[in-house]
Amino acid sequence: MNSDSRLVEVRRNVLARNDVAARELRQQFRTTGTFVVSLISSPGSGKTLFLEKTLALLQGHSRVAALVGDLATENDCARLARSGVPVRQIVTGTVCHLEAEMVRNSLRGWRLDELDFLFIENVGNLVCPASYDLGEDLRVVMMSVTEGEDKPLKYPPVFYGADLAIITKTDLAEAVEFDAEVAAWNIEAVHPGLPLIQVSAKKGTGMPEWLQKLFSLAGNNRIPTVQTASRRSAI
Ligand SMILES: Nc1nc2c(ncn2[C@@H]2O[C@H](COP(=O)(O)OP(=O)(O)OP(=O)(O)O)[C@@H](O)[C@H]2O)c(=O)[nH]1
Ligand SMILES: [Mg+2]
Repeated sequence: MNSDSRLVEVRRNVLARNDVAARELRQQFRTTGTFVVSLISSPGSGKTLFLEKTLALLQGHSRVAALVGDLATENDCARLARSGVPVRQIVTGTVCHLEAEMVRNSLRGWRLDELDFLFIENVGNLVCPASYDLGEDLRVVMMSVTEGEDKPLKYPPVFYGADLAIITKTDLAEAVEFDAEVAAWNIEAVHPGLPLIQVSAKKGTGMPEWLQKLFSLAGNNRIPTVQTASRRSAI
């Protein structure tokens, strides 16, 4: 076996092992009734701010926890922990994605049967996380308006493998001349029918729609009341 085919073989084994661990996790989440959401995007697209706002909105209404992956630092964990919900950082070192085994190890000591939602922020990367199942129920791919409309065309696997797309930082759309219609076409071209929500976590716009989607997918109709900058509404 030459070194190229050995590399392919090793990668295949790693993915197969991950699939087994992810299947076990999914079964565990189903048993405990925990709805698991993973977030994937390029570095800096707004995953943590979006999650900070989501956790704050769900706090006191649903039992929530979060895991967050980064190559280095516990910065995001500190930001998310301000919401008051249990949060753990996964520091991956040189690994550019989360794996099911890392998720499993990070859940030790938590009572999953006491959690309605578990959020997992993946390492900022639009390539590698696409290949690793984490046992999640909902995989969200995010792209910010500052990245341009063509991300789905350049990184199709992650859009193809997602259950929901979210365009972030819409408050900056005008400044960067972002064309939301073109972005929507590009997403549709890669993954026909993929639901799409546009949000500004900074301003709170689109958050009611996001929670509505989350609760309808989780099969829970008790949606929290959401207060945004411009209105107060029971969604
Ligand atoms: N204007 C604006 N800025 C935002 C919004 N969301 C996030 N940001 C800013 O974008 C920067 C990156 O946001 P993060 O939430 O840290 O992004 P991230 O995807 O978690 O980044 P990594 O974890 O490093 O991949 C921060 O300065 C945020 O304040 C938004 O809706 N509008
Ligand atoms: Mg982050």
